[in-house]
Amino acid sequence: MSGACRVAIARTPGENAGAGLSHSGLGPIYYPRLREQHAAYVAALSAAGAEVTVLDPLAAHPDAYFVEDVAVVVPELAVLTRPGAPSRREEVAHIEAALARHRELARLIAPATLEGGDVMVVGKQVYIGLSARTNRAGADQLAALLEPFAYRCTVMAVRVDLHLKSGIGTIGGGDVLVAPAYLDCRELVDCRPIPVRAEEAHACNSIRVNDTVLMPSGAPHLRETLVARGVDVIELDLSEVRKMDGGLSCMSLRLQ
Ligand code: CIR
Repeated sequence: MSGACRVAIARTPGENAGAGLSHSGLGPIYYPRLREQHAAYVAALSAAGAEVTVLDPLAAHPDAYFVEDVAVVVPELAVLTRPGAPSRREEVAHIEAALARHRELARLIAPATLEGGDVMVVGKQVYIGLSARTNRAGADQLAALLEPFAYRCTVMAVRVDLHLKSGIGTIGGGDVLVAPAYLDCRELVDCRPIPVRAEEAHACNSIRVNDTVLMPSGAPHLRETLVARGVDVIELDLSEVRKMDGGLSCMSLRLQ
């Protein structure tokens, strides 16, 4: 995908966001700051040219603002996932209506598990990470749904952190940010890797929105690299989001 993004779907974090799943060890979130950071994120999507739909919080689902995990969207269809985290499965039903306005829907079924954070789409090449959240059946079902539209699906192991895109991120034009753990990956074909330092690896989870790259703050070297390439960058403080194991891509579904 070029980074073209006409529409983005996000969801406001609920007051219960601190009850979401987390293994970060970074301590409790400060909810007012999370709201500010989320609002800045939505503003950045909008500034980059996306028409943003912001859905209401879901009181019963503290992780529901990580909307990326409940669907995989390509220009031809949207695939509703079956999250590997049982506590997140009911979130899927709550994204259907928003997606149905833009795409035909397909869905993964048991025994598949898959979360959108484990799927990276680079043009017609799709990388699917096997993780604690995404299993082989999930990868196979997704591939079977995408391959009729000429997508090539490559399944690979998630090596660090929660999801594939915690350590690899596409920023458009075939450029892919790669954390040290993935630099020797044979599966990464048909893309141009940009190595990211270990201390800035969290910034692999950056996104391209039209002509702008949205990236988390705290990665000055990567920022310099991108600026030197002539990329417009918006940096976002995501301290509270990271406490919940989340990143920048997780908080929106972006549609061409
Ligand atoms: C979870 O553990 O499911 C959430 N607390 C964080 C999900 C982050 N999503 C993502 O990286 N795509």
